[in-house]
Amino acid sequence: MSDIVKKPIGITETILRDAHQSLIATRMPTEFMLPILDKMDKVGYHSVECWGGATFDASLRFLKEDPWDRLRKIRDGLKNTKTQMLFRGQNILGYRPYADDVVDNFVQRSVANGIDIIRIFDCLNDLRNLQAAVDATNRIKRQEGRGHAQIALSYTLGDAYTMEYWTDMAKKVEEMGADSICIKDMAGLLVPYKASELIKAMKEVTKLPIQLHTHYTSGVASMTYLKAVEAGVDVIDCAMSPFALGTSQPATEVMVETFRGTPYDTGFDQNLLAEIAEYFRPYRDECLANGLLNPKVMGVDIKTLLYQVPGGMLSNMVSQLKEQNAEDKYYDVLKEIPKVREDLGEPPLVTPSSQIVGTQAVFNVLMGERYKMATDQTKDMLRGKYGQTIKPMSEAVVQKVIPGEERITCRPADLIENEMHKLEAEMKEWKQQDEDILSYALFPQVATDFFKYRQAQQEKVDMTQADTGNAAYPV
Ligand SMILES: [Mn+2]
Repeated sequence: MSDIVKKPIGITETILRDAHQSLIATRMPTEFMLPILDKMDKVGYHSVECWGGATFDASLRFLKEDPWDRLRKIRDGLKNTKTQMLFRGQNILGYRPYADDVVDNFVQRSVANGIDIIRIFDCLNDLRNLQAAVDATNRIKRQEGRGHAQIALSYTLGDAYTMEYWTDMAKKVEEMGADSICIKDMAGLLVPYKASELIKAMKEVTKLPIQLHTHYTSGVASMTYLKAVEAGVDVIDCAMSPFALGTSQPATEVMVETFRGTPYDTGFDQNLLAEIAEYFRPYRDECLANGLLNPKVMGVDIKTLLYQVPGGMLSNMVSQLKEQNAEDKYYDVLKEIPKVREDLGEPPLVTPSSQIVGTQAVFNVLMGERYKMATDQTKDMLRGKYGQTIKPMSEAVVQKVIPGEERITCRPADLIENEMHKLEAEMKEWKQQDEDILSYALFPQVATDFFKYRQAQQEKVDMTQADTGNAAYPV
């Protein structure tokens, strides 16, 4: 046995991003995060994920915090640990495709403010939507010696997603100049033995490190990690136990203990992890007490495996049906979802493709005729504005929804003119730092409201006296 090579598994800690996004609607405030960073910095994590679309949005919208300020403070607290963010390809952290100059600028400011690893994904796995962000990261890495471009493939099931598809994608990701690959299983669809097969196949075609990201939603996640680690995966995403399991990730402490004494031993100090968990546990109790943490999301949702529909998408669908007094149509819509997905070229179901497919399926069932009405997003999807799907879209549906219209086959961002100057002109009265232009670019209304709030705070205005409707603040 002496010839066993040690290969300590890396762990990305998600408690400052995905864990609280998945369990408590991304509401963990910066002030609560800061006191524990010093201890987290001593664990030896591969990285700490701490930034992304929802954290950025919720900071501005609900917490009235500057997300850039959060990033700088986390950076200060994590002196020896890499920070990681999630980036929606050409959509950056927002919901529409942006011009390349905004993508470039955002990557640059993210690294300048403290991000080390940028995990970049596209909801259609259209690699053209990732190139600008990867190129920007690589350029900054050459200039500053810091920055890591990780390409994440959105994991999904379907005829088109064969082992050959995934290995072919892995080769392309390497050719694009990524530093590592992530398999991003947002719904917990990757089952243990399939994970083993997938990681082995990918390891045969690429030398890039492979990271696995999954959710506990369907109940198989820790077994999936075990098989993936045995098959050679390099890094797994975990969350400290108070914010693990359910719709979040497997627990960090459990995975650490699972691999203790094996070649994959992380070497992490379980006592230190216990101290960190101790810090987060009362906050979990508080969230349970105030309803922010719903016990419903803590269990196993086996429907995820049955219908291959992410949990968040199911709850959206239920609320749409409720609004229409059509909850009895639940199973009809569930059956319609795979059909719409097929019509639209069988995309992975992740923001925003999940909302597009789910909403259209609801329309198709409620109208009693398929595509009698189509949402603007369905139309844009059919026009090719989100990029190319793995399978061709249904020609019959295209002809019914956008008859005679021109469709895009180029990289969608090639049609968007540089827009940094225009965006800056629109918001310049609020600008206190260059990063504010980017906050505005992503969430124009929410950012503007935040800028007004910030200014009022700075001028010590009594917010109860402020007329937010007219944006007039008594000074
Ligand atoms: Mn996730």
